[in-house]
Amino acid sequence: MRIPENHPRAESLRIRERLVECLRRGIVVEQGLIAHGRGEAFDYLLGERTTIYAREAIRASVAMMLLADNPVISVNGNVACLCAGDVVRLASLINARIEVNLFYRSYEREKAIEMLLKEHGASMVYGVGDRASMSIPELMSERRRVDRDGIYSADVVLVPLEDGDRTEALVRMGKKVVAVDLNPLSRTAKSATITIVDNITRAMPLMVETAKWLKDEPRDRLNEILRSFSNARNLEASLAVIRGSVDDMYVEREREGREGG
Ligand code: PTJ
Repeated sequence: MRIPENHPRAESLRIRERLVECLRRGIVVEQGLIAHGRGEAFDYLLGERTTIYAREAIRASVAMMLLADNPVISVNGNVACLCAGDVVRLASLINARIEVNLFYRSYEREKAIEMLLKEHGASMVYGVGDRASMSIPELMSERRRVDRDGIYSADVVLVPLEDGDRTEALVRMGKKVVAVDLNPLSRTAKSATITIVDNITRAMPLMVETAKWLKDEPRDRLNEILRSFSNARNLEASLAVIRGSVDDMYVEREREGREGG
């Protein structure tokens, strides 16, 4: 469908079209569209912009991944569809591995996502087929199956659009987890080491830009960025933005009511 340029929600509609196209190509699952809709609702309340708190979380996440020995970026259907190019760019800047890890797992989807990532320049994609031979303990979903040389041996894992179970399980394994989730109340958001409350379509390009200027900083400076960051405080601040925008909507409605008569 052609989206009119001057439509007030043009960008959001373009993203929907992209997801539907990825559904047709077997990259995204139907459930991925529903998950995106939930994200959109939170994005609406955040004003569909990257807050200063999300920027702080992005800076701390990139610092943490640059300090890591074995950082891994976990990719599911929605992430591959919406930001395959940025995943590959970020991985190359921070020296991370890329692993496909799906909730609704099938070999065909793994291959389709691997191919998409390779089209965007990835030389190696972990977690596909028999490579995912290791298990995350105490996790029952298909997400438990991971690559020995990828997520299984990673010290920091970036998990955009995640379910809470795996985030908690990865943290129990002693890993540091960076989540990107528009819902600051989700279990993922609360259990991750760092949560970026932002749309992945905005957060991933910003992570790439941040990695470009942080990658040559001394380790002391990166450690300092990490030390000054608190995930609990940052989540509270994101929640306050949402609360503030709901309050503003009430005030606006009351004003309209008064003016209306
Ligand atoms: O590709 P698969 O098989 O691995 O399946 C992927 C989905 C997304 C279907 C699966 O991981 C899933 O069901 O996810 P959940 O549990 O619904 O969680 C998705 C979370 O991501 C929710 O908290 C949403 O608010 C959030 N979210 C959705 N779209 C975005 C988002 N966060 C950031 N950016 C988005 N574009």
